[in-house]
Amino acid sequence: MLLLLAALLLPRPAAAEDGYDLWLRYRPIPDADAEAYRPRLAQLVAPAATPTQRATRDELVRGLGGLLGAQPPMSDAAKVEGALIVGTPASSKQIAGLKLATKDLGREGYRIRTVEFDGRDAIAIAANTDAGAMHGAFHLLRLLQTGQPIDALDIREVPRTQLRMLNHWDNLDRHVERGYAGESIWDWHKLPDYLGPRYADYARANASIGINATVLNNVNASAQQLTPMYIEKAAALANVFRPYGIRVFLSARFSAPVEIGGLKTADPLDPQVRAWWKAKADEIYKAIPDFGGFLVKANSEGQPGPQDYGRTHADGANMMADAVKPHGGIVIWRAFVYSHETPDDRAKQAYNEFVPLDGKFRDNVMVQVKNGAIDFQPREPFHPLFGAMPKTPLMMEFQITKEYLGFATHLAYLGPLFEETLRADTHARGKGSTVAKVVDGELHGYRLTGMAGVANIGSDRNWSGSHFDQANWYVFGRLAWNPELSSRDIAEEWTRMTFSNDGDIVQPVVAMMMGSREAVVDYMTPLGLHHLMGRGHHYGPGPWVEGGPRADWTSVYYHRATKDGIGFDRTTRGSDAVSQYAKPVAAQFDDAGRTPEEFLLWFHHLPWDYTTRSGRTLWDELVVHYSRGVDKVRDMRRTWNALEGRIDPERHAQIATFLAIQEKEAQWWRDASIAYFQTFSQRPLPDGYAPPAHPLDYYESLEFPFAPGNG
Ligand code: GCV
Repeated sequence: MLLLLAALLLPRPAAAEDGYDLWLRYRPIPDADAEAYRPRLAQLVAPAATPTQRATRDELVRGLGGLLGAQPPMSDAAKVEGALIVGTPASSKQIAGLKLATKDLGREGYRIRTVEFDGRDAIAIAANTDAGAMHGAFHLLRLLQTGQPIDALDIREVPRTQLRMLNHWDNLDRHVERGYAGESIWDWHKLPDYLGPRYADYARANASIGINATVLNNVNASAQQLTPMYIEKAAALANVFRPYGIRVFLSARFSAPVEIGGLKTADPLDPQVRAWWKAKADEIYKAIPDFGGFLVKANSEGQPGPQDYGRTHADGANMMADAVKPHGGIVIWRAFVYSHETPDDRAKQAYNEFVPLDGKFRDNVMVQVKNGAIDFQPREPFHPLFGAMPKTPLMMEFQITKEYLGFATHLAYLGPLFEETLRADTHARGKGSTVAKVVDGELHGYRLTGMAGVANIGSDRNWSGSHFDQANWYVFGRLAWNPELSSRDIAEEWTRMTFSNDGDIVQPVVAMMMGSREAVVDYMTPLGLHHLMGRGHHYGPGPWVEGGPRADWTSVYYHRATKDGIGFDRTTRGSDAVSQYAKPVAAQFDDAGRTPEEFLLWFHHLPWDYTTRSGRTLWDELVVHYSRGVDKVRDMRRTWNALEGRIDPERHAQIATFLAIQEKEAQWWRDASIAYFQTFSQRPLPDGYAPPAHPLDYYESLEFPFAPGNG
């Protein structure tokens, strides 16, 4: 129980900075800071009776050992000054003796307090559960990693959402849909026997930011995932993740009873189908006793679903919910649906489909809603379903992987995007009814709450395809824990842990990160334009994309540019999508003059000479935004290049190269978009703005049949 850290502080060889360690690098901190920390961290008093307790203790040993370094040696037992005491009242007699209140901490919360213990200065991390204590341990390590004082700590943290979940869009052949970080991290072929070290490191990284659930496979699911062979493989992963408080979920293919069950139908009201799902759930729970449940994409983009049998989404979700209910499982049903047959504005379809079903779902069903009504664009207004389903727990779905924001090479820190959505005011219950309050259950008293992020993790050594994309995984977890945190604070935290605590590094890096998403919006889809990327793979500009199997998979459907103007009229005079929002929001979006300019062309079709807030015409304003986007990338490059020598050479060089790619591609986006839209506006560029480098047909001729991540 009483572990002297000194014995464990072996010097470690300097590791190359290849990004594998993520934000858990634990490199030695400056001696003076270490000196200040040591007196309270000379001993670790932490139980090690359960796997979670051992994982917590191991992390603290690893973290404190790395941060505080081996020299000078820690004091020996006789001179020990203070201790770090970790545990629950049940697992630790010291924690019990300290009598810190834990009742208000729930299942995963914790308290960190500077206390007196045995007449010495100490720090206590107290929780109700081992998982809570683990979260607290990671919090303390974060304080040390970011150079915070620890001499007067009084911290209480309780997660604001219950489920903080990654959605992997990983296929069984290891292709990752919309993945830009190599193959799937799950080496299905070698599972269940070979459990490489990555799995535990994945779990550590997630636990460190509070993520407590993972869906292993793509929502475009293979029924094979539910066969005994793959259940066994999933169970092996669940065993690795369990000590870190992470539960496994699976995406389920609705037609699995037909495909692997030998039934003639997957009709959710058919007794045999219901029995099949019940038996399947029993089988899964036998292998994975803490299995979380199913995530389902149904009747969306060609996936099978209850509507194939004339049933509703509620019929389908409830049938599966009944199957997992006896085991305490849940069903997460996605609201990302838009029909082939419905000619209505795609942005309206999920709302039309789901609002009438409010109150019709079982109490163990959540409906998972993307942040916006189209599809993870660089900018979208919040989805109108938030605030519109008071009786159905809605789970937020963000995309961490950057399908529409430049894949892995473009620097786009998504914190501001997430924050913008979470802080948006739905006005569902009057002013202040933010999306965050919908999602964390405060607004409607949801019994289940959660946030999902489509993972950007793969087999690349640096996990996410680029060093900065690690920050998107990080910020997702932190905001899922507390949707009201500031994305800037999180960027700073991440930068300190990932690069350096040196203010001369932190300040410029955070500034780059905070401006980066807006740069992407500017050079790709300014002023509310959306879905203008290359067809299918979504790489590069494709505003000219038209034709093909369905109109709402083309760019011209979304921008509607003509000689008269540009933009999608979603006002009451157009598709009337605005009316899906609460009245004050609808009124604002219905009026071009009151619509925030960043959403202008999302809601309005306007003439090219429309006067924008700057006083410029709409055409000129578009050109200014496109050009500004490129300029911002140039600035990021300059900032980064100036940090050469202050950041380790490996990471500096890769990021510098990626920024060069980003500049080239930002210019491509700008030039191609301007060349294309100019054919409609038929106006010259404003003074001082360079014409596109190539004629339009050059941009239109570019093809990328092997762009990564295609579905
Ligand atoms: C998993 C978008 C993506 C698809 C994805 C789909 C979804 O359309 O391009 O790859 O499919 O969203 O969220 O289901």
